Amino acid sequence: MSLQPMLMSNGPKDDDGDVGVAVQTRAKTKRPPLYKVLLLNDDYTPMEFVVHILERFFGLNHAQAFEIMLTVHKKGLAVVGVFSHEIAETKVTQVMDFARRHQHPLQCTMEKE
Ligand code: TYC
Repeated sequence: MSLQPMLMSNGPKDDDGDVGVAVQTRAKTKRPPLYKVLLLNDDYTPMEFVVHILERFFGLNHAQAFEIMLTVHKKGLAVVGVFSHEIAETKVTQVMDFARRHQHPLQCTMEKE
């Protein structure tokens, strides 16, 4: 991170009694907020369908996808990834559209980390 020095004038001498304290302010590089994408359990969506979604939209291998699906099944929900706002929104839309097209009640949401 860069430091931006803010110094007193180094031009011609003044006579204002100022003792010339140098001040440094830190340039703020704000990281964008991150969002958790959550998958919610329900009683009807087939396990294999959830595994397929996790492979297809979240790039998980079969073992990882199966493990997260089981976590959702047992605990009620799980975080399936953490993304920028725009990517998280895209994932949620992809999952919700795909579930709806296959007439499964699967729910996917996002929340600020
Ligand atoms: N509970 C579902 C079943 O027993 C499986 C399931 C897992 C559904 C994860 C949704 O996000 C989910 N068929």
